[in-house]
Amino acid sequence: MATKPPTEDIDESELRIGEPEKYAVGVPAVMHALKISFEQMGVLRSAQTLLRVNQKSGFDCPGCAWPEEDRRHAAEFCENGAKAVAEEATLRKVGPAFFAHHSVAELREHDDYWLGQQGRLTTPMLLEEGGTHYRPITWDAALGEIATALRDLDDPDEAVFYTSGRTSNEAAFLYQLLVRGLGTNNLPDCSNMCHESSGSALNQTIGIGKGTVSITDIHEADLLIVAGQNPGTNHPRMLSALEKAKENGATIIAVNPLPEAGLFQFKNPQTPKGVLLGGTKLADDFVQIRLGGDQALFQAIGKHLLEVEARAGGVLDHEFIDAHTAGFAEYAAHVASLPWEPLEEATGLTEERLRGIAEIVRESKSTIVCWAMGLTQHKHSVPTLRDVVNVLLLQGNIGRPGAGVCPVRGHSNVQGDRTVGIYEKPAEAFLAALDREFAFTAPRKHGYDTVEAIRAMRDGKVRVFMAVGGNFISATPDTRVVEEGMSNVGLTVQVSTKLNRSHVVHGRRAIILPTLGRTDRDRRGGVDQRVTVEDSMGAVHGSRGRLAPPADDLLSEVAILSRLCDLVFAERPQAPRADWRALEGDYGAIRGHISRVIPGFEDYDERIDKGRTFFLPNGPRDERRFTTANGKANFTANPLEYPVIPEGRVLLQTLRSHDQYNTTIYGKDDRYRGIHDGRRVVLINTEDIRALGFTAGEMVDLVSEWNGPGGIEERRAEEFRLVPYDTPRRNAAAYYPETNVLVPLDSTADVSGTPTSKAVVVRLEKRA
Ligand SMILES: Nc1nc2c(c(=O)[nH]1)N[C@H]1C(S)=C(S)[C@@H](COP(=O)(O)OP(=O)(O)OC[C@H]3O[C@@H](n4cnc5c(=O)[nH]c(N)nc54)[C@H](O)[C@@H]3O)O[C@H]1N2
Ligand SMILES: Nc1nc2c(c(=O)[nH]1)N[C@H]1C(S)=C(S)[C@@H](COP(=O)(O)OP(=O)(O)OC[C@H]3O[C@@H](n4cnc5c(=O)[nH]c(N)nc54)[C@H](O)[C@@H]3O)O[C@H]1N2
Ligand SMILES: [Mo]
Repeated sequence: MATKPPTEDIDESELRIGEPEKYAVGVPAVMHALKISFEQMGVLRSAQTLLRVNQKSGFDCPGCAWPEEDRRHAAEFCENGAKAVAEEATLRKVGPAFFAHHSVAELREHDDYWLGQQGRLTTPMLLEEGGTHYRPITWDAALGEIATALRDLDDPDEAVFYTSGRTSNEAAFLYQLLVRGLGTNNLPDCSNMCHESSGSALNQTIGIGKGTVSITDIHEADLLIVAGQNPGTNHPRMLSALEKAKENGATIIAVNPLPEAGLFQFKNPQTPKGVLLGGTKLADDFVQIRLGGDQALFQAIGKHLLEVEARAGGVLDHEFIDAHTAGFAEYAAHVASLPWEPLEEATGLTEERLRGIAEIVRESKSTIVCWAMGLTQHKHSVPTLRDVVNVLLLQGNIGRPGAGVCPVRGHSNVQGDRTVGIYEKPAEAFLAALDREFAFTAPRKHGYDTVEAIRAMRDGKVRVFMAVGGNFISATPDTRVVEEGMSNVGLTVQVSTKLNRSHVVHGRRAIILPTLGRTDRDRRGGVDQRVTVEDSMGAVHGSRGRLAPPADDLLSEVAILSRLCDLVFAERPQAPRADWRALEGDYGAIRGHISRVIPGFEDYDERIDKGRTFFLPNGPRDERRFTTANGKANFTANPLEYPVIPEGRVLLQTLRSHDQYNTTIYGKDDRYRGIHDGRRVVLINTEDIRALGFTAGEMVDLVSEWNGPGGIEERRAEEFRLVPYDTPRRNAAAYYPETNVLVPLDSTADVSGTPTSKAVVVRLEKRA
């Protein structure tokens, strides 16, 4: 039997600090995963579920977007994948009785851990204007009310439609069609806060906003640079691929302010070596960089490579540079002109150390750079990633085996959602194809991204807010502003699997539509339907859940969206044309539409049949074809930037603990970092604790300081414990979402607009 949900919020007075661990996974990870699974699902359902994760006839793991290996183990799961599955397949339920018992005001007082632990949503619920409790509503009434609100808008731009990255290709495609059929491109998504900087940098430099490597390339790379990523927690299956690369002789360099356990040693629970013999050493070199110092690191590498080339030759791939690239001379002149002092200052590393790292790059026959949020959530993330591309281009490391760029995506289908049209700035070719397929004219004006949507809500310009998945209130920056903005909205609609803060911080009227997740059986039109997803490396495959859903009449996201299209477009002369109700019973027909709109999806349905996977076309990877404006891969000369930390302040990065999935808090530990039974901690260098006049273990408030148009703005997060940690001087770390209150709405990355979640200037204040 599953156990009951917790009755209390996290009690921070129980916090225990231990030693950080030196390796990742191993047997404790499997034990921990099983414990959480049994608590949520009981033993039988745990066994049924865990054996089907990422199997060819099973469901895609809702954990992360790391691809599956070709040869799969019987239990192809990792600890955190198992936790993601347990959270979704839980037997705990949140139904009408729960909402009758707890007022919204009461629910709002609970933390994200408590809310998420209550269980799966089972019934459509409505909160009336001024109401104290959600009450049940029928599916027809709920969908009818939403359709009326959408039809009644004076201007379609008064509605905002958020997506999180678990939504399937089929549902996402219908969703963007609903939105564009209404006449707006207001489609902000979690990607705006995540890998948007990667897309911005890669589109401009190599002509595609995605990575250019496959899992085989990872296995075959000579050198892997893993920068700004904590795979032991966030992409544990990547450790198996790194292990294989090591066995094939690869060198691994980890670039991170924190010595993350998963970067050093991997005890693979699927092999005797991992279980019995200490496991595999991963990183050969740990580069402990300052927050935001990566652009300087890659510029230093480029500078050194060009110097050696000038002196001795043999470094650059001239054939590749001449045939496929533009802008080399400007880049070379730019890095040559950079003095070493600012490069040292930005990285916290000496010239000698930087040249040593560059030498490893010089000697590599094929190099892949992998990265995640440590590189994308800074003000200068886009130029940083352009400088990553520069270094790879020098040695022709794009479009050949064992080489390329590898942005490691977060949500399991965030890349697929973008491919099928969840984007506030859609390309003309996509819209033109959509127009042809559905006999309408899609809007051309760009819509709001996440930060712009929050501004519009704050300014009272949004009348309807709808979210398919995610937790907008807890995931976005500047929590106070977002909460207030949301309360200005007329109708908020959340299509969700689990209870979260976005249900209890709401508009004047609010609707919750519960929905099926990946693990649930999805029977429509008399057949078990399958959905499809795209992983971080552009491979598309099917996913089919088999567990009994938490309620018999739950609608899938596809069913909800096809019914909404039907209701909204019924008597609308300019609307897209399709047999909406038929799509609900035949997801293959949606794939038919996608196959005619988006290049690379030809024969979509046939190709995913029988659990097969296919790769979407990727110009740079497949044939060194670069669809940039000039048809070349572009070197870029980027002025050096790095954070400047004012006197007496520290720079705070906001990151994930081991026991959370974004805003979903699975448990209270961050095992690898030695933090137990609490989350309100600041990891900070011992010297800084002393220099700032504090003692280890003391409680402080975090006050962020942002130089806004009207002077310094302050934002406060209360009661955090100072934990001495191995992090560079004046670089601190604390968990999100607790610290989102500190991230100023206007503090965003240039070009991509991503909130700077890894660089918040804060002052520590003694608790009065
Ligand atoms: N279990 C689990 N899995 C997940 C998620 C989860 O929450 N839980 N979230 C999913 C999602 S949506 C995403 S986007 C990914 C996130 O995956 P990650 O990017 O690994 O997640 P973060 O916890 O934000 O960790 C950022 C890492 O970058 C480092 N870092 C921070 N700033 C810098 C910097 O300036 N330079 C360098 N070189 N390093 C820096 C931090 O020390 C940390 O190791 O994981 C996905 N998978
Ligand atoms: N300070 C700070 N802020 C950050 C980040 C950071 O590093 N620091 N990271 C950013 C990143 S990388 C991301 S991706 C965002 C994440 O932002 P979101 O994607 O908005 O947040 P999640 O916590 O992943 O969303 C969890 C909720 O999704 C719902 N859900 C889960 N599965 C399904 C499903 O299959 N269907 C539907 N309809 N609903 C489902 C559940 O109700 C659950 O409560 O946060 C961003 N915010
Ligand atoms: Mo993400």
